[in-house]
Amino acid sequence: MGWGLTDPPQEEDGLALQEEAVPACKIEVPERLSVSYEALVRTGLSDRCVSVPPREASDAEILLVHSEEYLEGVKKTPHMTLEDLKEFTLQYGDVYFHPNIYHCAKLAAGSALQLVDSVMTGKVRNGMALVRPPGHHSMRSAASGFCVFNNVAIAARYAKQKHGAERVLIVDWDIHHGQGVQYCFEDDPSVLYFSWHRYERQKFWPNLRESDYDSVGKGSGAGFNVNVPWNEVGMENSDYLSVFCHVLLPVAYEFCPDLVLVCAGFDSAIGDPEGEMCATPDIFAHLTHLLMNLAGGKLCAVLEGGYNLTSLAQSVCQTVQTLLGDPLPQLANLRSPCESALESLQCVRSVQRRYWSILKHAADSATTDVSNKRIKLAKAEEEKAETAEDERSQEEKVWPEPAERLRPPVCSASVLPDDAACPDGLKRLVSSKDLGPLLVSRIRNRSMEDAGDADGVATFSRLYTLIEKMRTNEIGNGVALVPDVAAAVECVVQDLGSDLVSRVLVVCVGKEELNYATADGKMLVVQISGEDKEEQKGKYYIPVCLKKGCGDTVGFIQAVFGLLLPLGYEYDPGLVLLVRMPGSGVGDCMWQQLIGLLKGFAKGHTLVLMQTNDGACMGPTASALLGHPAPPLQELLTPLPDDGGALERMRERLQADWKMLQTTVSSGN
Ligand code: X5A
Ligand code: ZN
Repeated sequence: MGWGLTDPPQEEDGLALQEEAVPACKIEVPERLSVSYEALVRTGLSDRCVSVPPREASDAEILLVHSEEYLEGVKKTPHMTLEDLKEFTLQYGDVYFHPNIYHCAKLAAGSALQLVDSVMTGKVRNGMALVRPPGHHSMRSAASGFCVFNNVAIAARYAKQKHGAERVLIVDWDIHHGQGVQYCFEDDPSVLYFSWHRYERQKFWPNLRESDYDSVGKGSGAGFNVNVPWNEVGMENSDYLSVFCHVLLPVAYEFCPDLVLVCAGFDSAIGDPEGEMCATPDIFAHLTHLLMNLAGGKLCAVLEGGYNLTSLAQSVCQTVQTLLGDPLPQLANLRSPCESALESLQCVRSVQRRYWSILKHAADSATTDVSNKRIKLAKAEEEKAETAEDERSQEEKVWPEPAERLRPPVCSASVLPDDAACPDGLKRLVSSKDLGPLLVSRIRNRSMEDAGDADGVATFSRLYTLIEKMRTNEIGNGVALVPDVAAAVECVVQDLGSDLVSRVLVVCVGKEELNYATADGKMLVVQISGEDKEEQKGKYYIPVCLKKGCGDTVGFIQAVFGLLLPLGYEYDPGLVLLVRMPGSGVGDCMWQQLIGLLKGFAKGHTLVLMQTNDGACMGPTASALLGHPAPPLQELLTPLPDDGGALERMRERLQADWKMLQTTVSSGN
């Protein structure tokens, strides 16, 4: 993890008079950088980062995105008279030229490039550039919305040109539409631009028709522009996560980028005067985490907006701490996505399904009652907006400070047979807790194939120790090789885990006979297999059947993003038990991706159970548990025929019980 910081040199060369006269921005202020940086220092996060020195972008680099006339114009601003400066400023919308800004803007763009260099050459895994002025509104020949040079757009072109990146994903989670980025890459299939933004049916700045969901890109770039308009303020964590699970992540995985750039604006967080949204700063930990297994982990976040200094500093810390690999915060009490968000989601999926095979089976808005629904929603939104307006201005938003995210002393542990080698970096558990006569007799009563009684009891007492140490956060995660996985799962969920944690998410890859009850909600079982006969038994047992088996990457990815992740977020487990049944057919890359993604739940407490003779995949397992990014799923580039239709129908069925599975507005009125 590396980071860059550009702080504007506050030269005091007789500017006292100018200070008053130069049109100045009230919210895009230097303190944005100082409070963010001070928070990183105070929390000890900056000490854990490699610092990447800032530099100015060269003319040639700025010209990758901007016109010569525009660059020449900006170049003159440091020497302009006040009057000329004002006049220059007035050509553009919502931008303020200070005599220093040309220098700062060159540093901002150059720092983003320094970060791209460090990440693309492998000097650091990922990083964040703390820069200002922001960039995503600036266009080829125009400044806009506090932005002078388009830092991230320049970085994308630079990564392609200098580092040979073939596909670059830009994720713009700033609350404004980065129209400058959209215009830059509209007809370019090598750069996928995703943006969500406050839109309010074009009533919100920059009030552009082309910020709506139906701007999908042009020519060969069609499908490579993904806009998610928010038509109401007050969006929450569940709304953001829904869009990630049901739109961005499937598309991003199918795109298979070589580099991920984030337009990391934090005006999408609670308390921001521009965004007026309600997502909490810890959501950025999850948004970051969900992108960290793309592009082999190569991710550069570049600061854009964010104008509530408290919310900004907290959000920056959450992002950086996640890039450093610390355990994710638990997002408790997720509400269901709101109707307005669902409508946006439905519209985006419906227009993008033409371009992405992974969305092929999404509901088609044209054939449902969404247009009627749209009109009703628009009316409701308008009423809401009117009544909310003055209420909002009166009360200041308050929210609790994000909880501390403590790294366990031991990241990963293993429970292995004596003759099995322990992978590097994992701590082998040898000693174990005395289970007591009751547990021992319960374990003895289970039939343990291939294992003598004594061995069985020893293994399970170590597993018990492992789970207990995860509960107390002495150990982060772990893997166990057991002679009979099916029996081991049963034992863990029935006898061990339930004593220690209140909710266990059991993710089972491959076929397994369930011999335990799931009705009480103490565990949620999601089983992904090639078997077709299993029926859903109640709310807490969800069999997902991939007709072509777990080797079907498209199907598997659909199951993971469309079902497993939203279910996991809604269930909010205290422990994740990932079970690999022998002969499941899941590929190593997919397996590693799955572990990486599951680490977002239960503060990273994942226990992987595998069968002793299935030890060949120990390498990828250990690597993922230790937090190394998974290799990209290249096979998605030439998508195989899939069975997503069945999965879609299943998701629709489950929506009554699980609100995070919704992707359409509710039927009825
Ligand atoms: C980068 C950014 C906001 C511009 C708002 C203009 N710009 N009303 O957040
Ligand atoms: Zn913004």
